Amino acid sequence: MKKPSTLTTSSGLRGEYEAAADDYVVGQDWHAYTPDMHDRWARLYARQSALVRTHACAAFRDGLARLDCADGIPRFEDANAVLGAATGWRLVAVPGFIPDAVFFDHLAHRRFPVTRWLREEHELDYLVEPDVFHDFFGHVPMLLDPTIADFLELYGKAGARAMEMGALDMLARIYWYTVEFGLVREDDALKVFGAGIISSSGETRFAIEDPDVLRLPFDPVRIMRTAYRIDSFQQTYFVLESLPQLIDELVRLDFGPVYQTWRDHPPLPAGATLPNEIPFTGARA
Ligand code: HBI
Ligand code: FE
Repeated sequence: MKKPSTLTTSSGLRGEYEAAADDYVVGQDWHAYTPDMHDRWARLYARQSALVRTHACAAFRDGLARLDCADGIPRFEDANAVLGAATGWRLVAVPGFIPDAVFFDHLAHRRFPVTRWLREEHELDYLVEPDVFHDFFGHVPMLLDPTIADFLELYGKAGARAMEMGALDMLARIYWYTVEFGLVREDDALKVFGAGIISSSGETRFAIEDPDVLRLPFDPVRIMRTAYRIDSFQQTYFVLESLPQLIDELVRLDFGPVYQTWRDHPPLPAGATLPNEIPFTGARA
């Protein structure tokens, strides 16, 4: 497999693929982080953790508290002690985005790939690729939740079949609209559990507070048919009634026939509603 070419920023940490093994795993090289980087992490952490208190689901809040990573970029080894005991997951450092098949294989074995580089100072609010703040702060707290821990393994195991059937886009939308941009209802309030939302201050507020954005009940087939935006806030969010609903509905679903039915149809545009669909609105959102 050909590896992506190296992209290097002034930090020298972004996308060093040369050192990666076939599974793309590298050392975290924690000692290479500079005091500036730890300070940047601490500021990102302070900003996001304030929002977490009011906007994130209980599992995220509890998970984050157990990780003890407020003051600087955490050592993955330290998190692994907590994770291993809780759900049997383990973090592996990677240079950045990795090929789909490799990503799926790690998840199927309860290894979560975490990008080792940190965004630059001018990227505090927005970046396209995952960095260590997105991957660690956004994803690792939820890996301490038994439902999400099991779901991610199942997602990894589902990857091979989706690729064989030419339906990777459809499976990837499940990840996107749940693990990355999922909302869950808790005590009649909307809360965030998706890493893409919770690692962004603007989108955390937007996803919960915007009165007009489309919020639909969680529906795996609807999700697999829905395109998503990678360059702006989402135009549609899907809302779980509880975290276990995620697994309960997906284990009952035979993905093969769904792929066959929909893979050759163009996806519904993000933000579109179907004729008989009732979005959540107002207080009920
Ligand atoms: N690699 N590092 C990294 N992080 C991801 O979230 C990721 C990836 N490779 C593929 C991928 N995600 C997705 O396209 C799959 O879920 C399909
Ligand atoms: Fe992510």
